[in-house]
Amino acid sequence: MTEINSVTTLTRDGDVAIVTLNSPPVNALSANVRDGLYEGFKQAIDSDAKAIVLICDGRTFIAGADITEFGGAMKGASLPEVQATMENSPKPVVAAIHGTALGGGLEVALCAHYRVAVPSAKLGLPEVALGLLPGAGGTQRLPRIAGVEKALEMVTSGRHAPAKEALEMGLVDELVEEGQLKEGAIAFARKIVAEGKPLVKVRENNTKLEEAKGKPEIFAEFRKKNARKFRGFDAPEANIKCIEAAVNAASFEEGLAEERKLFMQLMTGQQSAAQRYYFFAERQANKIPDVPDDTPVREVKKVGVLGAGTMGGGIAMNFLNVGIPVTIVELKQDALDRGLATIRKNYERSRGAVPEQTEKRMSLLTGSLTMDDFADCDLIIEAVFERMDIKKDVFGKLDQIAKPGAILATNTSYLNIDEIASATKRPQDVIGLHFFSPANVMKLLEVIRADHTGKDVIATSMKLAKKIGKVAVLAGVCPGFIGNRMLSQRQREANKLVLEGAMPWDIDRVLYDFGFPMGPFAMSDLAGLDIGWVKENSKGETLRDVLCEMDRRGQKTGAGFYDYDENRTAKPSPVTEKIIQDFRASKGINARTISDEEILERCVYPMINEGAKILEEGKAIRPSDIDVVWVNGYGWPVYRGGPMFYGDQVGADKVLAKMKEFQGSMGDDFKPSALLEKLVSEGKKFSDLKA
Ligand code: 3H9
Repeated sequence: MTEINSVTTLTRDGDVAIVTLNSPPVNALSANVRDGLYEGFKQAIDSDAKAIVLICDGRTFIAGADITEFGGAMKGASLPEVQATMENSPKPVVAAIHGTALGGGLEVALCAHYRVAVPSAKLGLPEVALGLLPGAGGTQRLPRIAGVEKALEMVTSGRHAPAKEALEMGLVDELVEEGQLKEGAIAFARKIVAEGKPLVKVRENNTKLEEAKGKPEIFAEFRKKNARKFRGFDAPEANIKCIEAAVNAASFEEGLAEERKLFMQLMTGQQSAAQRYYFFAERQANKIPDVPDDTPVREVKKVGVLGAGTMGGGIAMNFLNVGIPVTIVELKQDALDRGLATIRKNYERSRGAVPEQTEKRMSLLTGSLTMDDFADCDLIIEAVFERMDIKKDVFGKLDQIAKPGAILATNTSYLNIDEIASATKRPQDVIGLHFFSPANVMKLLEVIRADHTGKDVIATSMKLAKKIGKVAVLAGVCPGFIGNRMLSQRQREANKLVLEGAMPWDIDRVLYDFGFPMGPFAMSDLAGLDIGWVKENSKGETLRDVLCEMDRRGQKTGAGFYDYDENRTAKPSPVTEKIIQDFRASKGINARTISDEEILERCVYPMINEGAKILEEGKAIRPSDIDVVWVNGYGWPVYRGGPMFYGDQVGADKVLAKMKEFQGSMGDDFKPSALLEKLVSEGKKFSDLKA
């Protein structure tokens, strides 16, 4: 065995040379890895071996470029040098793939002459998710193998294709048995040599590109079909342009040059900076300083859910999806029946629904009318009406019923969990698990740590969140926790702006253009204006009261802030406009013209300021956790990183100056947080704050 460097070895199995990479956690293409590959291949080529296999140790093949190196000075062998060495090797090179071959990893594999993979492997070019494009020939080689349409879909979705599909696409030449990758790859390499198979260079095969030549409609249609999905993002369009270049360029090199140019544009842009930041933010959120990774966890083999409404049903589905049995309890038979039927319907209507799978999941679900049936559950989550007296009553009962060591969770979105826990004699077992609606769809889970919550309960909740496919963020007890607490700032300002002179659709347009999927008023219409509204108590004191009293309760009644046609398409409403004008007149307000800039600053800066307060009070561990909440739970555009990242991009000093200006003219809703003042006085950014 030759040790090439600290992460690469060169070994022999008879006449086959084996270059092995071992650079945990994911064999990313750091300078060290590139050096090891370059030198390893050179030595293998210079040896008397007849073929070369590239294989990785650990959990995966190469998962891409090392993102942490982006933006820094280039060291060591370049990726193109590594790729050219492989591709120009006079003896066949076979890449042996397990785990994931992603981004630069797949681009390296595409410079091998052949690829074999185990069935569990996945292959993809996910750069688009980092605001990038495959910058090492991926956009030029993928369409040559898989065809233009497939390539367009792969690079703009960033999807990881399973090995079987990769085989059908031609990305992989042979599947080898699970656990037999090395042996399989060596045997494959020997076969290539024995049969005198050619040294296939993907770059030289233009057949599939020819098929797309002179057909610009392929690209036009693809752009049109995906316009909504790509809205606001720079990277999808740049990816499409590269595939277009592959088809139209006079040579492979010319296409490659275009790819390089567009890659550098994205790489140095703000969107990719935000998306790369977000990639690490999401992974950071799992790290809780005083709850280390090796904290013992409790076993959760069975879950209880109290409440079979929209929320309870959605929560239950998360666990059924991963094979955990659920007991769901309602007060009345008809409500229970309705809840169970809704869950079934949701499964039946879900994309790619398979009847057997629906039955399997439903068979794990038990409906009941008594909380006594929670006695054997390891985790019980209540999703009942948001009132402290009701919650305390429920927790008092759960304390009597639940087995020792069961985790008692509340799905409250703003109530004090310490007070809820005080209704039990086991506050160490009580935690908040704040799901977002629809709970079976939304990725975010706010995990709320109360004063006495046990560390093992926190560790269990965070791990369980990952298991059910959620992105979990730990928050402390405060009204609205992280997300809703900041949302209420935006909502307050949006409402005030309407009274001062803006129309709801002006505000929605500004926030939509910023990148949110919809503005606050369109959102209210969708959710229903009458959530929490009681007819008997309504005295026309707010715009919402007036709209609800007129039975304009949102999309479901065909009108709310907007008017809706039969397809639920929203139109600015002259009725609402008149209501607003009358409402202003009744309060003696003279409407003024409000700029888009003011709308944005008034809606967003108080959120950033509130985020700073949340940090100051220790209710979030780090600024990036707040960003993860907003990207996953509230549609903050990921290409703007999140509110705290955006605050840094704008500049904490600018945010502070505006807050002070607004405070001067509009009062203490804009009072700057002490942390924001401190950051500015020290010339620091949110990203300088440590957990
Ligand atoms: C690219 O390739 C550009 C080229 O086209 C052009 C170049 C010129 N770099 O996700 P996990 C870390 S762009 C550095 O928790 P999993 C990650 O931060 C790249 N670090 O594990 C974490 O660290 P920690 C294209 C990376 O099993 C640890 O590895 N490739 C990288 O759930 C474990 O990660 C991608 O976009 C990286 N590339 O998922 C793939 N990747 O333990 C990005 C991971 O300190 N990666 N880390 O928190 C992934 O999608 C997932 O990590 C993967 C594993 C599916 C591989």
